[in-house]
Amino acid sequence: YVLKDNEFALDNLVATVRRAILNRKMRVLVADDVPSARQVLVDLLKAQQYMVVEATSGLEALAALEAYGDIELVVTDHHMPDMTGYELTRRIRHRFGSDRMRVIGISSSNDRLLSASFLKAGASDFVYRPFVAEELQCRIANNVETLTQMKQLRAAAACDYLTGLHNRRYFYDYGPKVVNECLRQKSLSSVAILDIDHFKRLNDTYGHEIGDEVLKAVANRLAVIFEGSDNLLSRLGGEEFAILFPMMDSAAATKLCDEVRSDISRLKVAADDEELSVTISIGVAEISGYETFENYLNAADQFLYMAKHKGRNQVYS
Ligand code: GH3
Ligand code: MG
Ligand code: MG
Ligand code: MG
Repeated sequence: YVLKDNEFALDNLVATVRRAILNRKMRVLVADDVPSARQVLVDLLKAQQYMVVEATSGLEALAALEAYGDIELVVTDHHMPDMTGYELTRRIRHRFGSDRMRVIGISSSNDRLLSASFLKAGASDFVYRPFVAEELQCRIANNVETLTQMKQLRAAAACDYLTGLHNRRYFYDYGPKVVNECLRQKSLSSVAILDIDHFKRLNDTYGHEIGDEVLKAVANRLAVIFEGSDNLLSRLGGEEFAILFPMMDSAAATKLCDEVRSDISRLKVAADDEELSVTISIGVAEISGYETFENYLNAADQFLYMAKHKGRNQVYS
């Protein structure tokens, strides 16, 4: 989620995510071996606008979870021919945490301890049959709301408040995964660290508020440049940004970074009755797979230091 207007970056991001979630119908899996009992659940869910996938056994349910990949809620019966409902729940929990997948158990058993067995196995909720439709609907709605809140928290935790870009945490979480996938495909990647030149001077001359405006303007411009690409852009902190270039060697990344450097040097930021401009220095390191992700960032940082040392407004690799 790249934001154009960063004035309320975090609020905007949360609103964007909320809209995306509300507009998308959630996919729900119903597992029950008795067709008529299953149909009652399917009808109830479809009436609530959910997309429904049906399974007639535990193994079918597990296969459906793999096949669809976007199921977020499972409503499962207990007595099924190949697997009990709480065994299915346990297996689901092995693969998916309760922050990504909700499981609601349901059974007509007279065993009053069954609900506890389900909850111990990791179920989010349980209802006995015969159930009141209104109650099951409320329990489903509550579980869906929890999922929505989890998504909003994840989005906010990955977002830099000032600029709306991905933050350092996201870059360090997600970057190594991307790099490892590239290395698995026998492809090099590169990482760059960008730093605004003489930013302290700008702060000292114009004040922190103008400094923030310049920071946001640079971030916005970078977001526009990299929008729709596979490159992972983030604000590491202060006036420093990092970009991961998957499947791109140092030569190609350096060339691209020099275009970015040139682009930013032409950026004009309106401040009071002046037009400010800034330059950036960039260090680029190639990721060949022998070092840790952090070590490659340190290498990029050392190259950045060289770019500064050689006079700023340049790329060093
Ligand atoms: P160099 O060209 O060597 O990078 O010099 P510099 O002045 O940019 O480097 P230095 O790291 O000494 O200063 C960075 C300054 O960035 C210091 C700090 O006051 C300012 N800064 C860090 N985060 C923010 C922020 O969020 N907003 C504003 N306005 N300033 C910030
Ligand atoms: Mg059954
Ligand atoms: Mg700095
Ligand atoms: Mg700086």
